[in-house]
Amino acid sequence: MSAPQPTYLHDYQPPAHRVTHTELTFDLAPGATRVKARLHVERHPERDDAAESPLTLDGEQLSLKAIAIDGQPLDPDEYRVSDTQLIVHRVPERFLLDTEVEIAPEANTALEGLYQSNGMYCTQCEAEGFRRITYYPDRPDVMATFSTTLIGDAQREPVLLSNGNPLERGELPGGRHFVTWEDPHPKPCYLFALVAGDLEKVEDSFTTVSGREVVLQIWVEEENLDNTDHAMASLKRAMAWDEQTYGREYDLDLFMIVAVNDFNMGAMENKGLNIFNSAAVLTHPQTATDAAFQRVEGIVAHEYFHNWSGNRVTCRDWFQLSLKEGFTVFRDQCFSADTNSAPVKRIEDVAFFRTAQFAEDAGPTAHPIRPDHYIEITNFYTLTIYEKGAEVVRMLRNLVGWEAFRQGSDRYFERFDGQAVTIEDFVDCMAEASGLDLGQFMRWYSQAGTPEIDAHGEYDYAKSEYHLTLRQRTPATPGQPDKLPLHIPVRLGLVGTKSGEDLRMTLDGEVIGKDAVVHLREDEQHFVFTDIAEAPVPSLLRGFSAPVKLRFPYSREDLAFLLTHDSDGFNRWDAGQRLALLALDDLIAAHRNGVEKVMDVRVVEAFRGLLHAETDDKAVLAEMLTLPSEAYIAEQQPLVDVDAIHAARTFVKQSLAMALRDDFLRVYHDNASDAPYAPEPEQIAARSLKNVALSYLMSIEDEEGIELAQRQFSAGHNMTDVRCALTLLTHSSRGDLADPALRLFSEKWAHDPLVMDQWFSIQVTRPQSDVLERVTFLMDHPAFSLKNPNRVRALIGAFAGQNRVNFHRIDGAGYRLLADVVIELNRLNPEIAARIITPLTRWQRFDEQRQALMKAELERIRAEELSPNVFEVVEKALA
Ligand code: 0A1
Ligand code: ZN
Repeated sequence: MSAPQPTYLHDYQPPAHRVTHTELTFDLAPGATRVKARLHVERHPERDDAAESPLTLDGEQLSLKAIAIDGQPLDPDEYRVSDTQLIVHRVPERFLLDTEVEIAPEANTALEGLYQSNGMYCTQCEAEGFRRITYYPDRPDVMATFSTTLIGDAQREPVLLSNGNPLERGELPGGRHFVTWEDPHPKPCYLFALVAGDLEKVEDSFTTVSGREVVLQIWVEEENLDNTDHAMASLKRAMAWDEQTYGREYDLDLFMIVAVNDFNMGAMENKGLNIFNSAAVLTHPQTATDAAFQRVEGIVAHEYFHNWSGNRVTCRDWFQLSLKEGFTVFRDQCFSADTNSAPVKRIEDVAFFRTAQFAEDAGPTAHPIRPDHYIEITNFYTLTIYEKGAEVVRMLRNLVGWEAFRQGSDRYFERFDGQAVTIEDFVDCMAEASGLDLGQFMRWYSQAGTPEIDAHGEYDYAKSEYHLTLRQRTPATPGQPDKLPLHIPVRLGLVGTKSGEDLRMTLDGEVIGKDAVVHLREDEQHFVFTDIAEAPVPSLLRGFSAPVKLRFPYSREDLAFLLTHDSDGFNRWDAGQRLALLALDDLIAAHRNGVEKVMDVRVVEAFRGLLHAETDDKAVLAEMLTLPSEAYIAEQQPLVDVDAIHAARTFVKQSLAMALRDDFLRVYHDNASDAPYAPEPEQIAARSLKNVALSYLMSIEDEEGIELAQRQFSAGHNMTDVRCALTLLTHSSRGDLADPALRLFSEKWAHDPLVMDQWFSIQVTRPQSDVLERVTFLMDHPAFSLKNPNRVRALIGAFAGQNRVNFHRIDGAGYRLLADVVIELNRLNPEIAARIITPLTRWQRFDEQRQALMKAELERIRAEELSPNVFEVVEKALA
């Protein structure tokens, strides 16, 4: 097999032929599904060579049964079929192409194209799945209207869904029936979808701002009919929010969501027919945690928002993926912030971003938000494209201000409606609306790696000036040794050490206020703030105003000061994280040197202060009491020592728990409640505060804490409380606490795969050293299957990604286990295989012994016959 070849951005050309209308007929039958396609094709006006160009269509794993142009069957010498293409040598200026292919959805374990999940037919076409359905120019810049007829068995597939509006339905001989759907909005084929099966629906409606009535349907398997309320309510909120915030109205009479059990990602924005991983849409207080409720709300909104940012205006090519994803993630983040606690949303997003995206940016698969080449595009549905893309859009919003941003957004949707466009088109609209020069800003899209800012400040008592120096540097990333300076907005304040208040800032003779943005554009810049009457502590990068690492030589006293006085809630939280990190650094060193660990009393006092402060924001308090995760701590270390990190973090947690036991008990009791469950901000905040307190108490296996955890588990009020209690019992050192609870839980929930996923994750993230054996054992559990991505993520993903001490076991058994899974998944589901491998690719971060073990496993994988997906990742990891 020859090595798969990359596709390059600089090779982009419009297609020689475009399709204006697509007629599809699916005859769904076990073992012999037939797809007839009639494409209305014409030459592309922008290609001078179109007249001489052959018609080139993509197609994979298709068996061609018939082909005709304008009704005339083609002779075999008039076309050529390869593993990936159908080429018709000579075609007229404008014509109808008819093809018929046979495909095998029941044998499709990759879950791309048309496949079966629990006996129901469904599709996943983004990015390049449509080519596994029929021969087609499978690229987003070919946009056509679609008319789709589905034929199925009336018993087995009573429900037949596709994009747009249903036009016609009827009976057919042999117990079969059909439905024809018409989608009037031109779309690329990646937005095509069909669903056929025995499903039930929940229906509601939404009246748009212009008074049109839209029917909303959520289709599920019958047993899930009770689990759709939250998704439906979220959908309606999202529809209203997009009208109010962005002036975007829905454009069909019907909007459908379907829940499927086997799905590679979270969900998919197919026009009028969103397909969701059941984990991203189904909720019930008894089975889903608060976090799951919020995730569902966010994903429902995300997919809905794509109707404009993605569907009406789409991407010219897949290099522009962040055009739709970065913008849409930014939109869903703002929606969630408006609907829930805005500061907590920001804290959670940034905590996750700084852990996971920073790691990606520092690893062998680092890539810019707009990559310039790829082998397998599904490998680029990454945190960089999505989350860093959203951070860049957020910076744009902050740079130009909301009003200009909204004008730019209106301009973008208006100017490019029905088109496939580029990131420049989007940024140009923002530049035009604001009058700002965003030239340098564009580098954010082409440079990979996390910029690092070194900040230094000095107060000049004699002159009442504060001098701030900012120096930026972006480290080299694979293929990009040298970086240019970026345009980085740094939001800041100067907090007076006497007054505890933000000081009024004057920069270059201009009063800029108490909270302002300075623009770092050079490698190094010096800012002099005048008329600063008292020595300040600078509060830098407020709200995480740019996706960078900022270093400032804060003392612990400075941080304790900011923790109580910073007017920016986000930076108050961050000061606490920085303070904890300084203490953790010392303890990590102590652990490595075999020296006795001593807890920093300043951290204890800071936490005591938090527990005693008057606060009306319990959600933020819960975040402030949460220590940085082991993964985030690891991100800060030059070389990761998983055992020292685990020991240090455990030590800090236990020290805090011992010193503040009574406070944690009080917080627990003050926030316990019997009120009926609602996924509402106030309740969620109280639950998270209560559960943080419980986790401290359980860290020292406090008798009263154990009793509370057991009671919380048995009371079974809601899954948030049950899961937290079960996790704490399972992760304690006492098998007598873990085993009975796990048994009860699995007996109760054996029938619900999404709950069993939680049961898997809880067990495989225990810190105890026998966990690897348990992972192997659980892989044989009847509820587990390597064919289902949710199961793989819950068991293997959670073990390799979250159980750092055990995955990195020094005998290499964790690495071996993951490599074995990757090798098997490479055959079954390459997309999931290429994702689950991530922890192994980060070998450079560990000691030599572990490096060697990890590389050996990567080499073992490389020796297999690999899918392009896994090939690309392994090659980069070993490069
Ligand atoms: N566009 C979807 C995500 C998605 C991408 C690829 C998929 O299969 C390869 C599935 C879903 C979104 O952003 O939600
Ligand atoms: Zn998306």
